[in-house]
Amino acid sequence: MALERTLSIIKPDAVAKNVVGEIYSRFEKAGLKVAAARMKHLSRAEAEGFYAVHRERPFFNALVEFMISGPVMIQVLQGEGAVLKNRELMGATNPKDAAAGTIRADFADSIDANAVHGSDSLENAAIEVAYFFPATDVYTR
Ligand code: RTP
Ligand code: MG
Repeated sequence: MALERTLSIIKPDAVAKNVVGEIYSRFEKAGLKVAAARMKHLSRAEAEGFYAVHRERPFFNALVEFMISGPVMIQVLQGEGAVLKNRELMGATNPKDAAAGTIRADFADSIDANAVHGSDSLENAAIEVAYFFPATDVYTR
């Protein structure tokens, strides 16, 4: 498997629950390394731009409102097969469908307040990493 980078966001609900460390621990135990990180309260324009692919979806406004409701923790995760590995750690979008032991099963409250974001493909990962981090702020570990 190839060494990959993926973008992860710990969403406002999980930051408010004070489980950033617990979620980082799951990344680390799965062999993912934090290659960049920053806490940020997204502006509406930043959240809309990040989720632009969903602009026409009925849940877009709710998604943006939620993502700007408090600070988020944004990180680049690096490791073998990082994109899929992170998605597996996250669990299904709706926590009701998320497998036991996944981040969303353990920390998410609803399909909106679902604790984490993770890039869904290697191609999108590169776009999303560049959206938040200049190349000089991402470290090879
Ligand atoms: P994410 O992008 O945040 O990692 O989540 P995801 O890939 O699992 O889900 P995606 O389809 O990309 O949707 C982005 C976020 O929009 C909210 N959503 N609501 N009400 C709905 O039917 C619905 N569908 C999606 C979720 O908060 C999801 O994480
Ligand atoms: Mg998605």
